Amino acid sequence: MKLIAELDNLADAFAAELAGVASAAEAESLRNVRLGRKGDLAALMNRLPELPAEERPAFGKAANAVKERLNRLLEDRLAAFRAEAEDASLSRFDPTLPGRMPERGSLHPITLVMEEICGILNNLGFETVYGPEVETDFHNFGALNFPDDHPARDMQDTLFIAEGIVMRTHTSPMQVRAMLERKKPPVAVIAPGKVYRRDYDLTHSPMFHQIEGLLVDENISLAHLRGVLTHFLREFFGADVKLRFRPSFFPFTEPSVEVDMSCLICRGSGRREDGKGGEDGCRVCKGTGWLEILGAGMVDPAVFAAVGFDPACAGFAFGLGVERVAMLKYGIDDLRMFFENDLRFLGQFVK
Ligand code: 2NM
Repeated sequence: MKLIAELDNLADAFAAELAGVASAAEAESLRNVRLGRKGDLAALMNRLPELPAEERPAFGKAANAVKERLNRLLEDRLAAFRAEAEDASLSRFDPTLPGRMPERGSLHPITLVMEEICGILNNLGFETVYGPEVETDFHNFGALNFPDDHPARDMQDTLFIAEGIVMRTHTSPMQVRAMLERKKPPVAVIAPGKVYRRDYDLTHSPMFHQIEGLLVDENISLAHLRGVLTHFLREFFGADVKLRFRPSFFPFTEPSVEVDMSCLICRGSGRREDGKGGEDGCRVCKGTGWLEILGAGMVDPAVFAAVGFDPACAGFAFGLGVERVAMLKYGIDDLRMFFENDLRFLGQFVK
């Protein structure tokens, strides 16, 4: 058969086959087989030398025209498949369906409580300071008047990183850093943050949060401490909260006090909510009417000596556990709730 007739046959066959393809993928494979580099049309063009020299230009031209026309047919068919797919997906899209709301994150209850407490103390003029969780023995113990044989310095109680380097066991090292930086009074700082202890059971976590406060100036007394803590606890827990100071001991304060506040549940009465007396009265304060809430005291002169402050200055300091305060405020009875990160728990504190 003449080459030009074979070209016509190929074009007719291609058009018929194209009409029969059922998908874009089938159309693409048809393009490869018929019009590709090693396809049927290329094979025809390779047979150009069979023709007399004077017929070759006309055949070449005709072959190129066929190739272009068939490619156009194929592109049209592919476009039709694309349009079909789009129609199908639009018919599956129901614009009347309600939207899916993006889930909203929230701050962790410990963060919320920490921010609220710092806000109250900032309003009184305390500046918030932040610092390292890996500390030197000097900042964590030495400067705070912990004797060399104090049990907190034991491997049993403290997480050691290296010789003389510990995970801070309280945020007091930041008070030490603040005094060293400022060089002399006045100092009014609060240090919130994570602290670490070798302790792990139902009521202890090896990481928890503290806020400690420090005020150093001239003629500061326990009365100033009581005034600041009374204002803070009434702002945070309610205006009718009462305070009680009990003598205590800390290495870095003398005198030291344990601060109790009137029970939030029985309001200091010690009686059960339902009025039924019961064996131990109110379940939260165990019938005492009081809740332990913080430790505090007048900064020991040995601490001032360690940071190079004039021994004539005076100051108070206090410290509280944020988890404990949050549990009392929100009536949470299991410490582990704060660390399990169950979204059903965390989502309840969205402001
Ligand atoms: C507490 C209780 C009592 C305290 C002392 C100091 C410093 F650095 F000024 F000496 N910072 N924090 C302190 C005092 C902390 O927490 C229960």
